[in-house]
Amino acid sequence: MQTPFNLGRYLALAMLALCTATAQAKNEPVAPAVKLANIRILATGGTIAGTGATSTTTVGYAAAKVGVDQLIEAVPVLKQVANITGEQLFQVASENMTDEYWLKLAKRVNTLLAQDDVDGIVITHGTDTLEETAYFLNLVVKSRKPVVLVGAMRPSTAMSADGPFNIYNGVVLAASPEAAGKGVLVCLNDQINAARDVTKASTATLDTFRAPELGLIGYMQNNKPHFYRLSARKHTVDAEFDISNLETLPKVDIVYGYANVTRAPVDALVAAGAKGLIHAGVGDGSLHNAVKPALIEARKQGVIVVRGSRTGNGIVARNGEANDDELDSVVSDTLNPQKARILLMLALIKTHQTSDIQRMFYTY
Ligand code: DAS
Repeated sequence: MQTPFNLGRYLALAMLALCTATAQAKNEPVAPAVKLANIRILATGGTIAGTGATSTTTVGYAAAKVGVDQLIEAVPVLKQVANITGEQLFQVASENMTDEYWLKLAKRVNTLLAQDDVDGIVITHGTDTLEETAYFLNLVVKSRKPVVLVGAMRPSTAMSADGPFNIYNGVVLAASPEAAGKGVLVCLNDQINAARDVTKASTATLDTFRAPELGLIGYMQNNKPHFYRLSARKHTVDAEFDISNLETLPKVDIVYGYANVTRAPVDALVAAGAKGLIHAGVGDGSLHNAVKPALIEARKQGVIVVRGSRTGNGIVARNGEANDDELDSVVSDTLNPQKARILLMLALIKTHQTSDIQRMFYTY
């Protein structure tokens, strides 16, 4: 029995043949595959790698337990947005960060970014000192390629853990051409902050990373970055600091100002070998009468003194609450004490001239 002739089927096949012949005749390119950026994830520990006893444990968990492969496996969609490779550089809760870890991380970042097959880096890091590591890298990374630090406020085992989505956003940001040349970036909670201006502002909330007065620089939304401003200070390839041959960093410490303070902390830190002191003063960097003589003596022993503020925002004005010219001290400008410490550490590698160091505080 013959198969009944099906005109519709015949016409469909004829149209298909015609379209194929036309495309081949026009030699139309096949839709090019989108070339994905090569992003290296450097894992260092922290809560993002933490584990808790239950899905509702968000304090009292163990940080720095989960390895980089497991962090990547928790975000399967990553392979759709970048070619991902992971590396466990070290595994610490970031309250235990050290100069040795910083130098190891910075050297690894610079080595990787010098490679043509690395387009950007995401660093997973504890939140406690994330702002410090970010600012240190902002001053010593020698590339315009994106470097993005991400962390989490809930451990990986928690319900609605924020780590996986922060890693996803961090990789999308690092893979975005518009992230290049903007300095080291911090990306949590759908927000993009500049390394220089961001600080951890809350002990436990998901929106803890803020730049209270200077503000964030953009948002992550709908799988891409949206930038609205930039930090005005120099960074990365425009910075003058080189750590490539360093194994240690100068010892710089911080003393806190408060009512009824004594000179004891200053004297103790100078005796312990501090080469620089950041004074986190009350208000506009004011010095208590009990502390000023200790700082004058420290300066006479060659210690560089920076007048900062415990307020966390605003400019510490030179020759404002103290005569810096007379004290031969430096003012921190708008850097918080923990970031002023980092800049002074790097400055002391190059110079002990207070005028040159003050220039650096007005530059970075
Ligand atoms: N455990 C602290 C740290 O590693 C907290 C955190 O990561 O959020 O910094």
